[in-house]
Amino acid sequence: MTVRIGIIGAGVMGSDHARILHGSIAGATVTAVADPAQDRARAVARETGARTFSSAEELIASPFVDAVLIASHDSAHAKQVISCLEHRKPVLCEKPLAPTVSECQDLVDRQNALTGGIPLISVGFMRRFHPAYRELKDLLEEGAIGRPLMVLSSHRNVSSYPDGNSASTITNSGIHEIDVTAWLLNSPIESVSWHAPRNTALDGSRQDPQILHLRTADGVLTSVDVFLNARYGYEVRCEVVGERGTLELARPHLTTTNRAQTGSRSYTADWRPVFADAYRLQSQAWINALISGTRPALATAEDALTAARVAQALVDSMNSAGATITINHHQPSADESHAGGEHERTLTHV
Ligand code: ISE
Repeated sequence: MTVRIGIIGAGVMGSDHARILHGSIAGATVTAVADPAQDRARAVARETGARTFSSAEELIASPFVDAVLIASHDSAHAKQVISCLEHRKPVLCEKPLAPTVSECQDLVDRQNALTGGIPLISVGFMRRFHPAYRELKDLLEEGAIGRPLMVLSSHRNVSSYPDGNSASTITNSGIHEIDVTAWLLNSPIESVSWHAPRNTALDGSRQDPQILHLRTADGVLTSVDVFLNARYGYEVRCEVVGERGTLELARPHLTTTNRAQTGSRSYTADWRPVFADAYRLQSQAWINALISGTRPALATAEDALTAARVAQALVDSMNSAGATITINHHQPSADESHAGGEHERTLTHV
């Protein structure tokens, strides 16, 4: 069986997903691509043999599409996922599932209201498939460094994407750290606080860098700097410090040069080469599950809702001078909850 995939969004990530699905994934074929910028859609179509659509809605409804991959702007995700649910088509949505808690909650509720079967929504938290993160998680679970105590992470981009602000640094980039930290430690994030040094002079659109503190239910404290205009290269660091040692992701680098009594290494310009294996393994896992009719091992809509709650708490902390915010992961669904009841604010300022 071959799964016919429609891709929404032919920008950086949409075209990368199309290339991976077309060239490296068994059991999948890219049959459709939609983007309001028709030249971008046509470029992907030329590479894959897909037909182009100017609207996401038409692509989702197309009889030539069995499953949908969404790589459009974050703000368009919720509406497009709803349409996939209405057409009962499995969907792999890039992170974040949606930028707000209420949209994520709505998607979880809508999916739950569809009776029976395997959940249709998967979410592209691809770091869960990155071989180095997986090895780190396995070693932690084997007890290689004893009980973990703290995690020190960094998330550095070369430059920030246009149209963003301080909150979207958290909902678009920091969200990876939120998801992968809870997944690695196997413990939900219970409280957070947000901190900022002075701003880089190279970006007037947002606070950059930002420092996020995440405390999991088991008491491990994670500190992560998210610096979108780091300029020198794309880099993700993660060191878990335990009672008997540390585990660290090997630094992604292309070449180490040793000459003239100096050593140096090169960096990639963005995340695609660093996480190429993760994207490929994630897509293959999705397609395998669709073919075998089993539950995909990808992040779920509920995982995305959990991450969105943590992201919202960080934005609240940012707007409250770094107050520690406690997250309530057991809140009622959207229709039962009352406005503003998403989490409690503690009095502690860090
Ligand atoms: C981008 O959307 C990604 O998902 C990358 O993995 C992340 O590092 C980057 O900061 C985001 O903008």
